[in-house]
Amino acid sequence: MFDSRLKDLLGIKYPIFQGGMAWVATSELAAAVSEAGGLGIIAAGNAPGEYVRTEIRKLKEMTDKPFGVNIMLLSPFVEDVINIICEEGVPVVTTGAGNPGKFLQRFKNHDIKVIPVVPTVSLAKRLEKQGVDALIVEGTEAGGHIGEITTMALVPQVCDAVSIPVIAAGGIADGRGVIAALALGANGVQLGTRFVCSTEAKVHQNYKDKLINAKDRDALVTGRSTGHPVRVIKNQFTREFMELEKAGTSMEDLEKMGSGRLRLAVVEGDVDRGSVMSGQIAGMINDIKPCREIIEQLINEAKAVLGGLNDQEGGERNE
Ligand code: TUI
Repeated sequence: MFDSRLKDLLGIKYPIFQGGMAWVATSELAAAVSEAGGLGIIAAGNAPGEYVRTEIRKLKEMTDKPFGVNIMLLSPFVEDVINIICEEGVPVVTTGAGNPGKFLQRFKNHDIKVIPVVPTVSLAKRLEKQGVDALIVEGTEAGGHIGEITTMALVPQVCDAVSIPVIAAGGIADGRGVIAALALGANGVQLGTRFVCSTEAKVHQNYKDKLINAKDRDALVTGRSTGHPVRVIKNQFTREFMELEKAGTSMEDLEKMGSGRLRLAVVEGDVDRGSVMSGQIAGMINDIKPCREIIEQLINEAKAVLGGLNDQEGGERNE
């Protein structure tokens, strides 16, 4: 079903990445995904470098399989985090929320594979030229900080424009999404929201319940006026934030209002006043289960979908 490009590049069994979600993607979640054959990813988010060092060391106690660390490029600790990643023997780095170009040489010097998230064809082409190893091509269906183009439109355009492997992200949570991504030309997939609803995600139960109860239209976008659009489940916080946005509140005041809200929801479980980041796919997620089962189900469903498509093809030919 999958080609071997990402398997060969990274030494993983399945080209299934777990998104590097701030506060959510801890060493426990990443180790569980890596142990199940995917690529588990620790999120640095806005945390200081020493937090990231501790999480890397904790993960190494739990698994000897390949893993990654996600760097959120808007973090005030980005330099510190990069130094620690280079010191701690991390095999793979993914990046989000910016252009990692100026850091690439440092990762190369430490033999670290770099796989940035890109929201446009132009950034994909630029980063391929600069020598990144693969690209996570994320559509606007994703949760958290997002670009504008849908997965359906963006993935094939990037696949046509670059030769390095592509991992599709945004709006994928089951085997149908996996096959759709492969049909668009991707070599692998990244799932975020699906892994939030896993047994191993150290996320407050209220957050998981909010995602499980969400319907198709509940994930909306705040912060377009600040230049940092973020997809979240609608609640009291999004209502207040959007009213302030409409009233023309300054970007500075809006960012101040948004600060600390993700932690409030993920750690404290305040899903009314906190920021419940989620992809549009939340409406399709109805259970919490171990990462191993999530990955096994993805593979089994994908094989069944592919089998069904092949059967249809055979049927038409035989008519
Ligand atoms: O990074 C994410 N998702 C995130 S980061 C985050 S923390 C945060 N919270 C509030 C405001 C801002 C950040 C929560 N969710 N996904 C990957 C992603 N990267 N999506 C979009 C991008 C992106 C955007 C612009 C990548 C590169 C880029 O480049 C612009 C340029 O400089 O060319």
